[in-house]
Amino acid sequence: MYSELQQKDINHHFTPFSDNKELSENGSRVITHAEGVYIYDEKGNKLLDAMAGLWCVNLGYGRKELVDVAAAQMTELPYYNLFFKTTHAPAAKLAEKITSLAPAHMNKVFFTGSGSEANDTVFRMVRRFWDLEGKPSKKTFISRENAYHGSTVIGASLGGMGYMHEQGDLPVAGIEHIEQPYYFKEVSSKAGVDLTPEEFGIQAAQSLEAKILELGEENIGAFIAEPFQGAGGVIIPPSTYWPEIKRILAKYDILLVVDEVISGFGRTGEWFASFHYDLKPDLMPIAKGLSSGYLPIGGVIVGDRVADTLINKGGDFNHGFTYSGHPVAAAVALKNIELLEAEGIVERVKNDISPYLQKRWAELADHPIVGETRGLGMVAGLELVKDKATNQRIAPDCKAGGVCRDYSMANGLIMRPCGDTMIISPPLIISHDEVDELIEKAKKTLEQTAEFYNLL
Ligand code: PXG
Repeated sequence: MYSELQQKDINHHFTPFSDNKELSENGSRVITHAEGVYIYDEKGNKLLDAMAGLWCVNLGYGRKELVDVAAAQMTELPYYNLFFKTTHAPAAKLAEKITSLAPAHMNKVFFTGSGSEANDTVFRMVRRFWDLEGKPSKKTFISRENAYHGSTVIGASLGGMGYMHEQGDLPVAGIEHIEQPYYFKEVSSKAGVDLTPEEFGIQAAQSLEAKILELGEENIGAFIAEPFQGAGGVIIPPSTYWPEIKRILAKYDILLVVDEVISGFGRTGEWFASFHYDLKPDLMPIAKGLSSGYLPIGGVIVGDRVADTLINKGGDFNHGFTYSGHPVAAAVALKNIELLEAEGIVERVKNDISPYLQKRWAELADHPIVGETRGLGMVAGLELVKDKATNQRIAPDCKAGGVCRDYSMANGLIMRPCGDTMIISPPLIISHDEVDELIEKAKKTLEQTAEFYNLL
């Protein structure tokens, strides 16, 4: 029997990224409230949210300071736009704060309502930049297979998800994809391929150079990539990958867009993962952890090279959103960053809780159905396999991930599948005891998944 809320949902709610027919048969889980790292559902279940919502609740749930600042801002100025020569305190202060934390050559922020809008903004900025530079042929973007850059037409086109491209004839023209630096998929689980991670990292990066030579340097505007792939399955590139990408981009004068929507605001133990990989992005889309998800807000941090051209040569930039820099969302984002700073949360990730989480997560590699564990900062992934010797998958079409997720939910742990890769990205404020609980629940879940497939 459905609850009243489930019934309303089935009748009237068209749910994102779901099979709405299947949902209407089974009903959705109704989430009622949340505190710290836990969410609660209508039936009284308590779940450890090891995904921080959708990679965003960096500060954890239930922070009264964010509620208070939202109420105060709503009372003072609930809305005004940034078009037509106006601004307001939350937008101006937040832009200053973000750029104070970003790499030194990045001094401007363009605000959006989401990560997808941030990447649409990137697309328009890059094309405008090269027009203003007198190189209008430099319009093509190079991205990567299995990248995630959002769900708008441009976001989904920049992304490299086949299951999105096949719905609606994407990608749109002017966006090309190269191979991803996914060592487990391309080397560890392939018979007859014998490369070290370092060799593979160089090889994967060099597919960028091959694509540039194929299309012509004069036609390529930018390369866009997540520092590590999030929604693709927490894919962490080998150490050789980014240095080689940097070398290639410099050689051909192609802009670098580092999509920090997931990786920004402390997730890797740095304010931005660009510091971790020593990247100097021209543009950096952000969202999610910017407000810890408490209100929708995103943006693009703009490097000096692009900003100087757009601002000094460009006149009007005919782009923006009704909710660009929304005052309430911006005030909450500013407070969120102030709390991350005041409580030393990014340093704590780096020096304490990430090393602990990664040490404990690595224990899962001992399990007979785990082919690999990997992680960086506060993200981690593991690969479900039938046989550790060959790393072959358990079931056709990577169905074991869904089975594992269902056991995990039943055990009170939100861990999510990307095919047969199980991933986590918990709130940055998770305690040692809560990490222990996460690992114990993950171990039990793996055991049940192995039993389900008779693999013990
Ligand atoms: N870039 C990256 C790297 C992202 O991960 C976006 C852009 C788009 O942001 P918005 O705010 O428009 O959603 C994202 C979003 C998943 C999942 O299942 C991941 C995202 C969104 C929804 C689901 O892992 N990432």
